Amino acid sequence: MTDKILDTTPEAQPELGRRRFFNTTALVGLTAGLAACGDKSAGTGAAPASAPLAHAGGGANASHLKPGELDSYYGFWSGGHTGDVRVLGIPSGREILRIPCFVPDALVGWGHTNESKKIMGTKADGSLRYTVGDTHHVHLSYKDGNYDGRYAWVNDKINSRVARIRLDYFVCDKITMLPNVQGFHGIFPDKADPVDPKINYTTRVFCGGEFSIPLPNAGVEDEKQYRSLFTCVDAETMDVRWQALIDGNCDLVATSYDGKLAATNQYNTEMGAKFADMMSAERDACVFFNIARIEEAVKAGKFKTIGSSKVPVVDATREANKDAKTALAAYVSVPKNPHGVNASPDGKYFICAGKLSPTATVIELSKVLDYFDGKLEKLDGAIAAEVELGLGPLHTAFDGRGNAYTTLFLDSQVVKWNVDKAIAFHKGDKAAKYVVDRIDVHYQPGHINASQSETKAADGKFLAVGCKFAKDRFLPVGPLHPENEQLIDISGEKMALLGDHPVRGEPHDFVFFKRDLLKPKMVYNLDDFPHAVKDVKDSGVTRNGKKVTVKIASVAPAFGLTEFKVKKGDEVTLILTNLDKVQDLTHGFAIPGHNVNFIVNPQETASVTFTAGDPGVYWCYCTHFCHALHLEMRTRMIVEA
Ligand code: K7E
Ligand code: CUA
Ligand code: CA
Repeated sequence: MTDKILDTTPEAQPELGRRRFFNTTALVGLTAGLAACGDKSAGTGAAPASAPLAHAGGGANASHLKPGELDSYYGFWSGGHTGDVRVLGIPSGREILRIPCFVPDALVGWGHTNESKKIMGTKADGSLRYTVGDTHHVHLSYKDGNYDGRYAWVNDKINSRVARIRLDYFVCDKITMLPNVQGFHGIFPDKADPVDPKINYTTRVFCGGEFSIPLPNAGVEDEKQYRSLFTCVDAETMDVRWQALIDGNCDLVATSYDGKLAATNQYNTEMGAKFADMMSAERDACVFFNIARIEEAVKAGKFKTIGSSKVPVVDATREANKDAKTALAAYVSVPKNPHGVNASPDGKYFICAGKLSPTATVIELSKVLDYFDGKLEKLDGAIAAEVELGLGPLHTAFDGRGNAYTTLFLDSQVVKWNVDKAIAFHKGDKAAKYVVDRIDVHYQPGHINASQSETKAADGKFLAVGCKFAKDRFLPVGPLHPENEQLIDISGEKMALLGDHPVRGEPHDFVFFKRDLLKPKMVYNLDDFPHAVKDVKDSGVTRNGKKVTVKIASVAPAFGLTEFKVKKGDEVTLILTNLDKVQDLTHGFAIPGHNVNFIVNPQETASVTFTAGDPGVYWCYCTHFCHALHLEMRTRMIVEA
């Protein structure tokens, strides 16, 4: 589209700008191109009149829902350094929920209640171990190659933690820290068991360590000794099962549908500690892990441990895995500094995007398995295609009809290409036109996903594109811009832009899938909370020395106690149960001067522990509008000397 030349990138990238100019003029005609190009002040220029794609193919704007109309897809977006996961409705792009994981959240009291603090992890004094996070990739549990609605997982890059979200209640229920890992980046659940065909669902979560560090990380060591680990976490217990020591680093992670292979792309096979060193080699790699063999090695005791960690660590370095027939890992050579590896929904290929190379590499999984079986001599033989797509390819999505969609960061485009034709072209059929279409996006896209893309049920309806720069697409709100999650109709041959959705910074990855795959519960089960105050009559105060427990059950619009007394300096634990059974009837509980504010949803119990302050009267009030008499919903904490 013509908006492309309003992009401010040409100033920063004069070379690209010129190229873009030529592309665009070819596309929309010289006059429009010149007019738009003359306007360097992106944000003030009106969009040129000819914007045909926005209304082609998609018909009436499919992303605009009528009031009361529900979205057809759930979208799970990582929140980036807000440390949360957001739930969006697609195609509308409306944000419905934020699920706090690694960072405290004021709405629900995440990181304030005792229950959430326990999940997040505390120090000896009871305070949170960490209050920052950086979520990048969110993926869901599988069964039979499709999402089964049990769990979602998201990584925390800063502190190497993985959070699990229960999809019945849409809450984080467990967080695990990976030992000896820094910069935990890629994450992907497995889709089946490599040995037992009855296990056709997720039981493992694979986690890629991006930064190489001394192992164990104690004191400064020779940087040549730094290494990274690839980690397997148990999907149910969330315990770390094993780790694999590798050469190079881990970026993204992908898994095969048969459960036999997991892979991570590597941009730093050089194991460089400095910027330039990480780009010195012409080629990097995509490492394939043979899951069954790794687990056999662990069982056979062929591992070591690192530092104080008890986790078995197998050796998946190049040196130790030269013999294909016993290798735990295989390093497939791909062009310089790849970004992203994605599994095609037909189960046949992993695709590595080139980033510094304008190409995508198509790796054939059956050939990788042949290599491990000793049937393919050279691992390069697993490369089915290495084709040029455009500048800065980062991530790839699929429509289930044999087409791939790759983001081109530098070109600010999405390119649609046909995988079979790319393979034919690579094999020498130079007439094979593998590029099907290109569309401009706004601007600099990173992650991309199609509806159901990373499942066997890829339906080829919509494409969401995470644009890293929004620039002029929304009302200016000062220096901090939102991200622009664009929605594209991919139901036809040509892609059609449907909508811009502003999202609070700073999402990376996302998945979206048919809404009927989830069956959320709207009300909690009282019995799931061991400390539930099951009856209003059970409300009351008990004292054990300086420790005071205050139990309150609430039914709109009243708390079970009209007042309660404590003494200055008491350690007060307040347990609150919401006995209302009606959906959407949430109560809050706030205490002035005591840093207490949290909510309880219908039939939920939560607790907080705090120290009673100076003597006085403190009105504890409901913060969440619940009833016509919501303002009257109060109790009094009387602190005595
Ligand atoms: Cu998935 Cu943003 Cu962490 Cu690519 S990374 S853009
Ligand atoms: Cu209870 Cu507002
Ligand atoms: Ca490199």
